Amino acid sequence: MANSTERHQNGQETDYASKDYFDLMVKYWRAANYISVGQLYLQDNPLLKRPLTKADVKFHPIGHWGTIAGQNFIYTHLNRIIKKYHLNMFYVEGSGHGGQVMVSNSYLDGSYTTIYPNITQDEAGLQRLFKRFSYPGGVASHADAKTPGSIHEGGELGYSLSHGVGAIFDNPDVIAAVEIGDGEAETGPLAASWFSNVFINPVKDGAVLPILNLNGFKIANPTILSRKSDEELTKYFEGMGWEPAFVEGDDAEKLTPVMAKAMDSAVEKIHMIQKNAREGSADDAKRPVWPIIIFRAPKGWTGPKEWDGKPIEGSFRAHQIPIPVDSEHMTHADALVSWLKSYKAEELFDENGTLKPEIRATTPTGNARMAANPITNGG
Ligand SMILES: Cc1ncc(C[n+]2csc(CCOP(=O)(O)OP(=O)(O)O)c2C)c(N)n1
Ligand SMILES: [Mg+2]
Repeated sequence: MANSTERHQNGQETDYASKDYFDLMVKYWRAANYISVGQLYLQDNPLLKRPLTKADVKFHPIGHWGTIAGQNFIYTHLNRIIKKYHLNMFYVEGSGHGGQVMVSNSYLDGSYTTIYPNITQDEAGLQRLFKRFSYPGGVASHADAKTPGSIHEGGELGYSLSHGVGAIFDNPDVIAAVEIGDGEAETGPLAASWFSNVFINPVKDGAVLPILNLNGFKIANPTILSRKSDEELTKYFEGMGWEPAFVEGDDAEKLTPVMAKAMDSAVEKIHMIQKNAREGSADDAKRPVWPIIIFRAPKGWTGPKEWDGKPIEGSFRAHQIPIPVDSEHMTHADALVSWLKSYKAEELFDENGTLKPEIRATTPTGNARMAANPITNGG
């Protein structure tokens, strides 16, 4: 494993495997989750500085919740490996229906504000960000062409891996991090696209890092892959030419070092494959076995545990809007407030509503930010 400490030009050091760094990552993830929930429900009072009123809540919240915290966790960890290994990486959101993922993470790393200057890095900007999500005249609830960093439109499931692989052909320095929903993995196009690794030339092409978001559920049912044992999944993926690593749990603090190790090992494997292949001649290149991460965390992770006596977190009921609160139905507003408060936004944003600098420092800068990667912005 490579040394985890980096010495920067200004003399400061970052240890990407330290408890302090992992704690900041968990805070970053909480911030991403907080603003992802805020975008679903709120149009004003983004930091809940005063009691929630009817006027603060959207008339008709529309969007998805179940996929969000898992994807935000993946994104947080991709930010870490980009910084640690100086990667040229971009993100494909297979479950493109959780549009907040790419919006929230590009807002937190500042790239969203560069493209949309009125979405400022303060409380007023958060209010506009929340209100415009899935709102008439605002932004789509799916990742779409206007979402920074997105080459993959949400809507029709099945093409995430093909799009990721297509984008790395003849781009030897690029890695596509492709999040794949376990429901998406049941579609014909996605199931067939596992074979796309046979087309990747380790000399002339870049790499893909698939991350299977095995949250157990699709819209209204458990998923097939979630019913398989790790052993069966291992055989399945090995048979298709991938080397799987499993990361499983629901405690973000415990899971962070585990995911960090899996991500480190995936990047180091990719680099090793490319180095070995590139030191020889392109004609000698063998078809390698590429890494894939299989990530099991609950659907609706960090959300309401149950509603009306039925489970929400860890169930298909987490898929879209998990609790019925809107501007006409404020009876259960307290449940929304306690959900939002569980992220402790006051520890994450300063009094102006700006993400605290030490948390922001866990994101890459400039074009290393996945949302600003030039490969994703055709102009
Ligand atoms: C081809 C296709 N079939 C069905 C749908 C309807 N649909 C939207 S989201 C979804 C569930 C997706 O589940 P999963 O990929 O596991 O994503 P998760 O939300 O669990 O992360 C389905 C079936 C679709 N968008 N595209
Ligand atoms: Mg799923």
